Amino acid sequence: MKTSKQKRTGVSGKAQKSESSSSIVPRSSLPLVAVLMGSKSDWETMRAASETLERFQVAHECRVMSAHRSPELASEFAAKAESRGVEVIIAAAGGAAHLAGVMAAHTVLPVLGVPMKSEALNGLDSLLSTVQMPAGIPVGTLAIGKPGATNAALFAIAILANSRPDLKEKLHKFRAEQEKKIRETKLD
Ligand code: RP5
Repeated sequence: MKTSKQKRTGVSGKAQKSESSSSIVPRSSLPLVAVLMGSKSDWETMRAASETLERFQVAHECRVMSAHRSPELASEFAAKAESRGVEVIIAAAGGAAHLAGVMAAHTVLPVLGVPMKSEALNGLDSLLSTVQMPAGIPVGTLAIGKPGATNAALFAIAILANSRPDLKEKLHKFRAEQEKKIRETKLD
């Protein structure tokens, strides 16, 4: 089973414009965002986060690791993420969803939690176990399922955009396009 996926298209922290084209060429393909999930079964949902990051050309990696099934891998990943150049961690899990909390316990990087829609409780279990962190160890928790996955990526992009004008410009453009679609919507 392939558990790790590095997306090589993307702007790095030091993105620059190529002279030969207007596309943004990264100086480094090191991932700025880590998209983590507790199981391969979460990928169907978390693909939306990866696709959103791709749309904004943000270098990222997608990996499976579990707070419960591979606790050492998870804590080691979190502890080393900052030194690897990762700036934001997105962590998705379902049920007793502790992955985002474990990440946050081991790093000061911003951690965004995405509760997966579970079979037993429709994601309410995932939501509560992701969101109810003790004061001092923050996890920014998004909506259950795909909207949360998409918004976690947009949130990560917004964090990165604070120091990257090219990304900020793309975010403004994205919002403008979204609004235009709504304004132009016609009903039958
Ligand atoms: C969690 O348990 C995963 O994040 C997943 O949402 C859920 C079920 O995992 P599988 O049994 O499908 O591997 O750890």
